[in-house]
Amino acid sequence: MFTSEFNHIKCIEGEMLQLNCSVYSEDIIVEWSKDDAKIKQNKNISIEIDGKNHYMTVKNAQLSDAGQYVMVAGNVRKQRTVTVEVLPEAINRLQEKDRTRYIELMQSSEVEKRYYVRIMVVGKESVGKTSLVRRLLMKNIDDVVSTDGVDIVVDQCKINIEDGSWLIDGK
Ligand SMILES: Nc1nc2c(ncn2[C@@H]2O[C@H](COP(=O)(O)OP(=O)(O)OP(=O)(O)O)[C@@H](O)[C@H]2O)c(=O)[nH]1
Ligand SMILES: [Mg+2]
Repeated sequence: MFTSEFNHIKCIEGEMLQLNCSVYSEDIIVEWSKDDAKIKQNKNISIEIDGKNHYMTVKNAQLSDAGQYVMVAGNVRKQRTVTVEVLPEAINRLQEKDRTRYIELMQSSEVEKRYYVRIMVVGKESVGKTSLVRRLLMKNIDDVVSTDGVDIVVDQCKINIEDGSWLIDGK
């Protein structure tokens, strides 16, 4: 009776959780329950029917939404295990806007790769090594003084590996 896959679902705290199933006839009534209790709709949980497709959506999944979900249609019963993972503490501390962005990125297939590179700038004294590095990182060069020995600068910038453009502080 069910045509959709029925497996283990993982989501992250704050993400949308959606279970769906398709039945062969529009007349079939589908009942949803979680941990043996019938699911009640509220601000956060909705149950929708679109022809033969049935959806149960939790807009903003919380740890308490983890559990065993059961859909019953006639005498067919299907079960799905849902786990909700804790949002990493560092992400939790971000501003609302950044946290939302993180959750959106986690839900989309968009990914960013992070590469670590070390660049060594070597040259005769006073040729402008420190100034060059500062300029590349869009920093002020007014207070540059002669480097004593070796200077290690740890900084971050984004480089688009397709067109080579540099992004520093979003610019
Ligand atoms: N005219 C000119 N002066 C520059 C330029 N870049 C840097 N300078 C000046 O050259 C001097 C040396 O620059 P630094 O960046 O300290 O050079 P550095 O190679 O790091 O020097 P050390 O650390 O002493 O080896 C400074 O007085 C800078 O202001 C440039 O593009 N043009
Ligand atoms: Mg220097």
